[in-house]
Amino acid sequence: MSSSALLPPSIPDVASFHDEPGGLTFLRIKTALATAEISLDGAHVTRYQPAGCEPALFVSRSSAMAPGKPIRGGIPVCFPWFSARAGHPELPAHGFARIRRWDVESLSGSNESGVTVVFRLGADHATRELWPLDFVARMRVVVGRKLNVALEVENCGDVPFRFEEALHTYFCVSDVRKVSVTGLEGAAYFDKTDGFQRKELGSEPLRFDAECDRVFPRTTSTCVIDDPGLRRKITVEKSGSHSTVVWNPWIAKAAAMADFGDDEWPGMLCIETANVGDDAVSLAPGEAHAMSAIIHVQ
Ligand code: TA6
Repeated sequence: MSSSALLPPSIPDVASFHDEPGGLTFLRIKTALATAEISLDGAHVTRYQPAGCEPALFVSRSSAMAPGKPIRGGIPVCFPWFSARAGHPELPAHGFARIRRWDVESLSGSNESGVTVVFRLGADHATRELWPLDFVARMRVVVGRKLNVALEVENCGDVPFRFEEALHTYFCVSDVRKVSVTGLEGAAYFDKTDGFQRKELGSEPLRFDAECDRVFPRTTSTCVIDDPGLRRKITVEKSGSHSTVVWNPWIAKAAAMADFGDDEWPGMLCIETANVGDDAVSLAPGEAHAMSAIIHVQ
């Protein structure tokens, strides 16, 4: 059980906190509807498995599992910037939110209704060193027959700010070479594997036969991963998000990542719910913004 005093009471036989040897603390959830695990570092969903289904999310067996280190899989929370910070290669990729411990603001639910947990990360000395602005971020996670993840950001300061964000979800698939993704047909995208060239998808569902690293601007549609190998479809519905990122590292990039098994690339696919680049979010003092993804395994 967790030793930290600043946690809400667990829900007996449904949701409880566990300190791991590596220094992370996980909230473990098990209900009639689904099981899930969430690391308090990064408010990071590392497991979501609806009752009767295979796990929906991928986590690398080589992932680091320690404070201050990104977890390679699940749903990394990218905030307040995406990928490398322009002009600051020394700063952590995808921002600092995923490598900070979040507070647990509330925990509620039951075996029958599912569980809702709210995590909170506020600006402090460490965040201001990297991003000198006053914010409060909340991650609201609802674990039920669907997984609903919402990232809410509030400008608590007295100057406007602009931020990028992504729920960088790693989905578990049978074989990325055999799945297809619908919802982005005809959309324009920037191809990170080809100098960020601007290209356009055809009318066919997206399929994968090489490294894929694409940012689709101004896309709000629901995406569906059709996975015949696991005889399932995973629907990613979203709100408050205008960018979609699709990523699979393929062979060379997989081999280049120390926290990713060389043979793991066929078993995962990232469909990311985001606001990046020109879709970054601007908040005036006192304003707030919410972005959510609803993941449904069918
Ligand atoms: O979302 C795709 C991407 O930006 C890729 O370019 C790759 O860098 C991936 O994210 C993983 O980033 P990470 O910092 O977690 O290694």
